[in-house]
Amino acid sequence: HKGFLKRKAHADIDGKRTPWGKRSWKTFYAMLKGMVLYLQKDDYVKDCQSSEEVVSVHHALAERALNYTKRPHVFRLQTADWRVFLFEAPSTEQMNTWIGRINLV
Ligand code: I3P
Repeated sequence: HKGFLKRKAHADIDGKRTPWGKRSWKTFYAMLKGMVLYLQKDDYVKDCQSSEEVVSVHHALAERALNYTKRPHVFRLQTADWRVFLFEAPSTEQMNTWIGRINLV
């Protein structure tokens, strides 16, 4: 599964609050392959190379972020190492597809 997602880091490893300056929303092209979510940053135009982040979704939990009301169709991803990300999908339908695919892993 693949598509554009905006991501906000909420908590780092062991659930520690992501510090100020690292909590802003960023756009990625996301690809779920097996148990890994690849997040491709859209910076290849300026860098002539693409950068990527890799998040293991093995034993992760995705659910609608009902407590987060600043943006629509946002889901929360909690990883096995207790990181927490918020992802904003382009539509409710795409949000539900991502939640379903991640939780299937
Ligand atoms: C964060 C950025 C986020 C904001 C977050 C800020 O600042 O403004 O957009 O989250 O607020 O800390 P920075 O870029 O310096 O990391 P929201 O969009 O959800 O308001 P937060 O600390 O309350 O999460």
